[in-house]
Amino acid sequence: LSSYIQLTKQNSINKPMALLSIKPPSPTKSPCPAWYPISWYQNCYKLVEEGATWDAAETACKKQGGNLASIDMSYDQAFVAGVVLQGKADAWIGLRRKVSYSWTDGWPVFFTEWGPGEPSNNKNEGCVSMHASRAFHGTWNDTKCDQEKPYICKYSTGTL
Ligand SMILES: [Ca+2]
Repeated sequence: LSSYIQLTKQNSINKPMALLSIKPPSPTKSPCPAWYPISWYQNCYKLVEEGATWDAAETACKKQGGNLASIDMSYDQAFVAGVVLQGKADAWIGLRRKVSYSWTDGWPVFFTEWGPGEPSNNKNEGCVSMHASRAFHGTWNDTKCDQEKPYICKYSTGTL
């Protein structure tokens, strides 16, 4: 106790009072884990620039507790497109056609943002990527699942 008093006395002599009363703000806590660093509403995202097939990409997202990103409304679309447009290449999202289109995280398909002439629905093109080129504004394309592309994972904090 005596050493504490000594310290505060010393501080108050050497420093103006105003400085002593200022506390640094506590760091803002991100709701997202380090492995899903980008925060947007209740969701955390990660753009992986290393190419993978659509299946391998979904598996990699799952391993970290997420899925390939689903896009449920225009706000999500604008946000995810902003992330993908920062990358260099088209990126996989979590939409795939089996009989009909479905999101890997189970969300119903309420919203779509297909590019011009898409989905072309070619028999061997069931996996959906987002265009990274600015000319296409992050619109979607159904393409071959075995192509290796960057991908965007999404992790929902709302389900915790
Ligand atoms: Ca297509």
